[in-house]
Amino acid sequence: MTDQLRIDGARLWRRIMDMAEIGATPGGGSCRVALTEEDAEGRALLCRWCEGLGLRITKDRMGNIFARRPGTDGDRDPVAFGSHLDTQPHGGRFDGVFGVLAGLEVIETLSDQDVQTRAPLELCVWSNEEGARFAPPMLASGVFAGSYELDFALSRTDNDGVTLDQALEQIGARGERVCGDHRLAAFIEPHIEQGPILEREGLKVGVVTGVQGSRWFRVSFTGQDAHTGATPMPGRRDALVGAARFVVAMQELALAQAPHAVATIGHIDNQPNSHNTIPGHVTVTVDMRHPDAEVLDAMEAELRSAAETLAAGENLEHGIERIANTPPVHFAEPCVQALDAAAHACGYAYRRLISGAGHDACHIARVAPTAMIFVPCAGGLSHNEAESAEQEDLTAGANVLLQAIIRLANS
Ligand code: HGY
Ligand code: MN
Ligand code: MN
Ligand code: MN
Repeated sequence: MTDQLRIDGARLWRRIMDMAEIGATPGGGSCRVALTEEDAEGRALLCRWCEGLGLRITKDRMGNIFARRPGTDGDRDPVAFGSHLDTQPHGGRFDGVFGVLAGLEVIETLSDQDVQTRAPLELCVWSNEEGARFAPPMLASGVFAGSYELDFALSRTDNDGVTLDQALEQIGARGERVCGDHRLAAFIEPHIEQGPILEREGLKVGVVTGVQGSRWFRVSFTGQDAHTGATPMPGRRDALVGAARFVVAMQELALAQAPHAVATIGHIDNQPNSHNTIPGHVTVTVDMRHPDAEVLDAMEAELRSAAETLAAGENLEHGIERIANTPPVHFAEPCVQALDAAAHACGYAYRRLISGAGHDACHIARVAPTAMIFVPCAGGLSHNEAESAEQEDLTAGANVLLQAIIRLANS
């Protein structure tokens, strides 16, 4: 009976460690920023593993990778699963990678046991999930799901002015398929929680019912470059002072919406960034999140009013550009219930929860019944080289994926 089927946790762990060798950082993490040579190497390693399992690989115009295992009923839409391989600059070894390699491990286990499924299976690797180089995040899964136009996505530039399309070209990642040219019967994304809940409750797995909403902004403050020695304090137009007050205001804005709101200034560009010139132009990025869209609306209004007031206080001009708006997502109950049933079949204690982090599943949920599986990570820490997870928990997450796929692909 396939209910007893389990994956090979040691093989999954070895592959995660092999992938972590690519872009390995001195602090024990991974740096495979989207569409760089390191990302290309990681994608190539995954494709070699897929080819070794006889999967048919295709890529679409955004470089999303699809590795398909045929089903006995080829007319059915594929049951899909996967995540991303690109990382933050100081990323960990598990964010994204676990979801991709758990999917590969499930396919290999089914092949080892010669278990066929009625629906085809499709392992998905979504490009440019992190948004660390090309914002907004989850861009390629967003194009697949129709959240973004292809031309908009291809024209995004990094800090050096390289477009995403040029980067795809540079690493040979551009595929032929039209983005979103095929339907998925379901999509499951296994991922580390990147938060503290599962570890705190001593649980191996979580069934994710949704994802909080997130909005990204680029806020600029413009004053006047001037001499730091000869310019009296009164009358300065110091853009960095305005930006600094704004950073604190963003923290206060999130604390005022406790306990769920978060707001972070992750990037600052200070020009001309010279010891003895008063900064005339500063740009910061804001990442704000909350499970409730109306609260996000209120937070955005507060952001706009704070930028205006604080800029005026320092006699600065200011600009605000919203660069991402991913609404809160509620996953499809039938998909969530398939994960409930899978966790029960594996005998794992688990809980349902929503995700604080954004995922490709946020967009795919627009075009297919979608849900996620979480496993704990140490201290809930992620987007940090010290990110770590236990083989036992990763194995449990992949077993839940295996049992869910068997249910979804044979229903
Ligand atoms: O931003 C996010 O939540 C995801 O890690 N890209
Ligand atoms: Mn991720
Ligand atoms: Mn991430
Ligand atoms: Mn993700």
